[in-house]
Amino acid sequence: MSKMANSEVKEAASDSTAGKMIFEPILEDGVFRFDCSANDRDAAYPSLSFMNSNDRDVPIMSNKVPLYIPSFECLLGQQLVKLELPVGTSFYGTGEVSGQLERTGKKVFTWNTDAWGYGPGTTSLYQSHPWVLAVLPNGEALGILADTTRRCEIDLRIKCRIQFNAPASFPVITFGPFPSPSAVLTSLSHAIGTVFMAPKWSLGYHQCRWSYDSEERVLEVARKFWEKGIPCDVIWMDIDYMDGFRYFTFDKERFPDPKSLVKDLHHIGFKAIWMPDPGIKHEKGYFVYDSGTDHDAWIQEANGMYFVGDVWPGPCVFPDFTQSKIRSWWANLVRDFISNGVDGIWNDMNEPAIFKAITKTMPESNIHRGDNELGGHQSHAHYHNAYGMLMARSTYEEMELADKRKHPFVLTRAGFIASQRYAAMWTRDNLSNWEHLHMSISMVLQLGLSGQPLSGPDIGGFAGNATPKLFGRWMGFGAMFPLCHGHSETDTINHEPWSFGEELKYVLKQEGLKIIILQLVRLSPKGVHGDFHCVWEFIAQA
Ligand code: MIG
Repeated sequence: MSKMANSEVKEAASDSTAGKMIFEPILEDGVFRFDCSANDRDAAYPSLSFMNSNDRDVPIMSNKVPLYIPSFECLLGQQLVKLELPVGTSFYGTGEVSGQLERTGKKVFTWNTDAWGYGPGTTSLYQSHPWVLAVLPNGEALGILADTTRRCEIDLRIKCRIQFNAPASFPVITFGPFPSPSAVLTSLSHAIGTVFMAPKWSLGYHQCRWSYDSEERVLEVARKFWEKGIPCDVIWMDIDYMDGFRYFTFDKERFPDPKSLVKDLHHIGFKAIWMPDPGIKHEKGYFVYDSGTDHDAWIQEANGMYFVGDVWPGPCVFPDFTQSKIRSWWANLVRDFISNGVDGIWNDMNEPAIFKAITKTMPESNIHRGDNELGGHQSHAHYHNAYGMLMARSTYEEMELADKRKHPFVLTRAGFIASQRYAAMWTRDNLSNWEHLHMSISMVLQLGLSGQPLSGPDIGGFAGNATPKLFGRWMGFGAMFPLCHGHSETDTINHEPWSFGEELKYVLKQEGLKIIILQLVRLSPKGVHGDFHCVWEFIAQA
């Protein structure tokens, strides 16, 4: 293995070191792992991004040497990594980011954040991808991953230079240069895995709203799609279906019989997706709270007490998904829940988002008693960015086990660079305006360039009221997104396609060709109303 040449190491002070990083070939030809030193390599935390941590930790036989070698500076517990690339290099990736597709000149922080109403300059959104895709002037491409779950600054403001700054120490992995960006993404997928196999129905149009708040309303909306022949395969139940925001329960008056509701929905060709969040109501007598307490399931404060924070149900405790035994406990809840006929699960607020907290999340000093294979006992600062992914993983793995004939469908709000193995994602609480329509396109493409191909925006915009023209145009673009999902916030006007009257029909007519192509491409699974003839008729009648 290559050893760092002594001349390259400057010992500036006892807690400060700098130099070229040392490397080892890993995974496959053209992929290298870099560390500040052999000690740092041995001390690195297990990888939460690689499918198999060994693929990152065990070198392969290869005579290749890297073309571009990062340098590092460690100071006061922070590790700054710099990679210089040729003049004319442009940058993409960095995961879930708003604003333009090209990231040259931008800076973001990986820190999963509830970011309602974000704008083009917001620097931390709901998921974290410490990853940059560089396109070199000769057309080749190179990817670089900072393999850390900690808060990481990704700074692309200096021309042709990638900088990562995060708590020391962490390895970085480079993929390539390979002949094209897609070759880099393919190689990345050998490390972090590809997207889970989504069920076919999930590629159709999804109708959501905060909230369709009774069985009658859910059926009314679903039937209207059916009557009008507008293709729609899925309807979503947002937080108000529950009994007082107690996850894994149903409101006795408004949703008295979820099994028969789902049966009726299935009968007209709809699948049903339901939301449980991680914040468990702190209430003796609520079965999830009681059994979680029996399992010692909750994240602790630094002093060892269970952490309690406010979310929708009021004071809540939070499952510690870093322990496999707690993921199994959660999985059992999921198993009982899906026996009601639940087709898909939507995990929201799992940054985790906390109300009445300036940081919008739990204290970084909270304690997770994680399994050694994930990194052991650590503060929340260490696991924050992985929390949503681990929740989605527990849900996904259980759904897969519960019925081997079905492909699970999980949507998660928070996530990390490997969460595409377990869940789809959406670009969350956007606004009903043209800027957000425009941004939704670059955001979805960017996620694809960061390892998450299955995403889409709230079509029509989440906050605020869409105009018929905006909604129609967004439906046209929306039809092209891998996840095609209309959603809107509580207290907005109705945003179902028929709510916008004649003007929408006119806009949709202009957009019609795209929708038809989409339905062909998606091979919409439904015989009843998913086939493109119905769309054609709808447009012809308009
Ligand atoms: O605090 O469940 O991003 O899609 O409709 C807001 C209610 C909570 C945020 C999600 C949004 C969802 C909403 N949720």
